[in-house]
Amino acid sequence: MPGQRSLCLQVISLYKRSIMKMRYLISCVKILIVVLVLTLFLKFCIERSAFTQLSSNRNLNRPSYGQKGLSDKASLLTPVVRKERCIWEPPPKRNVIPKIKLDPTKFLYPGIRSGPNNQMRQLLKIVHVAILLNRTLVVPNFYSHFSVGQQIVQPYQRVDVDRICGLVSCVTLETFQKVCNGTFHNVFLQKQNFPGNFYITTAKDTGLAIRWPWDKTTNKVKSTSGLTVERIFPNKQLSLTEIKEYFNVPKPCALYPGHADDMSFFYLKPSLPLPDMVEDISKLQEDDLKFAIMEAVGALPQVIDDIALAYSQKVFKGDYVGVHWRYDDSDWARHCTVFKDPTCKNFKRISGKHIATAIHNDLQKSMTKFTQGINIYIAAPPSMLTFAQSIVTELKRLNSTFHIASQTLKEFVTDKIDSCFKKNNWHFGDTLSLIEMALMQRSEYFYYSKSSTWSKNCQQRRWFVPQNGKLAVMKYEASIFDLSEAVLMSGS
Ligand SMILES: Nc1nc2c(ncn2[C@@H]2O[C@H](COP(=O)(O)OP(=O)(O)OP(=O)(O)O)[C@@H](O)[C@H]2O)c(=O)[nH]1
Ligand SMILES: [Mg+2]
Repeated sequence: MPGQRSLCLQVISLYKRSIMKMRYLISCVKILIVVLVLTLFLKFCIERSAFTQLSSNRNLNRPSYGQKGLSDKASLLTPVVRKERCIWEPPPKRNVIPKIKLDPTKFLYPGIRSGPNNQMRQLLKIVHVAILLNRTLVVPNFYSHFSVGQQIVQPYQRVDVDRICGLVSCVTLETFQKVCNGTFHNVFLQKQNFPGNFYITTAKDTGLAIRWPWDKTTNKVKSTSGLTVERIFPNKQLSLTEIKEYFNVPKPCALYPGHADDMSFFYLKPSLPLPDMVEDISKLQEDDLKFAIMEAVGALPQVIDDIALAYSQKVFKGDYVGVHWRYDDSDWARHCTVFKDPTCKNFKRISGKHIATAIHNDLQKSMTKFTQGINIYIAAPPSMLTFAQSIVTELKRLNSTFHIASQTLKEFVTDKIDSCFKKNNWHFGDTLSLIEMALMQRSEYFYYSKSSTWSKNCQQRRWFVPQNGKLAVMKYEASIFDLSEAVLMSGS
């Protein structure tokens, strides 16, 4: 029957179409499976090559972070998380070759003390002494200032270790501990004696024993048993030639405490750069050597410079004037009771208004130089924050083109603090102070605080900011204290 036939034909064609659709679907699934397998295979190959690269990079001066006890094969199977190096990590180890090679079997540890900036002044002298005595320098621990909470500061958090070790042969404290078998052999003194507390903390912080007290006549440790630790105590200030004579001893592990009067680097003018390899230090001019020491020892850690630059670019977008007001009641005022500093006569009478007027008056002559208005950064110890704010208020009142950053450095740095900062035990107050120093170093004009080593170290570093491709060109500086005192005296 025709009706039944056409129904049959329709069913057959439907059946054929669904078979074709099924085949189409099956081939799609097949293609999908092939693509999936290929992707997995490719991923496996890429990961394999990353692992291979990683394992071949191992031991190339990198610390190994792998779990102890894992076989090589097992460590290959440990998942690897690749991440950017955190800015607060210790810089990667580099193999630097020193310009001045020192005896690798004899060492000098700088026992530096007092405020961070005094530590820096002492270190300058001790690096010089290490060169004169031909002893490898041990890169020492530093300390933060008691006013912001004292703690040990790792060398890379205070100085550019590679710069120092690029000038003189150096070792880490860990190496020193090992080669000295856990003890100092000599202590080099001049006219200053150091209290027992100095030796106790130095021994504790370095992990090396110092046996004392010494017998006054022999300068050897009173006790007869154990290793001899000898102090050399001429009881007078030594010249450089005398330092070479008095401290010329054979034992390898010496401590040189930072002396309060080691200030011979203060008024040094730039001189010739050292050659890449110094064959004979006796042929060098003393000032050339000292200037090279100032450049290397004074260099700030890269991360500090980077943050200072990022901040100034963000808030100023151009040149700025730096002001340091150091004279706080809580710490600096000790200069008045202890040192009878002449600055003390008027420092409490100077107000934010006097300082702002002094800056305003002094900048009058430079108005044409700063065509886009004048950016000003005021640095001061944390205890002087309100006082510094009063300078800012007065500055804005005196001249509306003065621009003071809307975001404080503290806010800017706080934003950059992460788990890595905390893990590496960076000290916030110490770091902030260093970044402010880097800002002063880079400022176009610098109004410094006389009688402050903080300011003095900024002045020293300003020699080493390249200007028009040249190093050692001193930019404008003036004593903010003297200018403000003059305003106070004039009664304006
Ligand atoms: N953030 C910040 N901290 C400062 C500033 N000035 C001083 N300080 C703090 O005060 C400490 C004092 O520094 P010192 O290293 O003793 O230097 P100094 O007191 O200027 O020098 P001396 O008078 O020779 O002791 C620094 O380490 C900082 O912690 C500043 O402008 N900004
Ligand atoms: Mg101080």
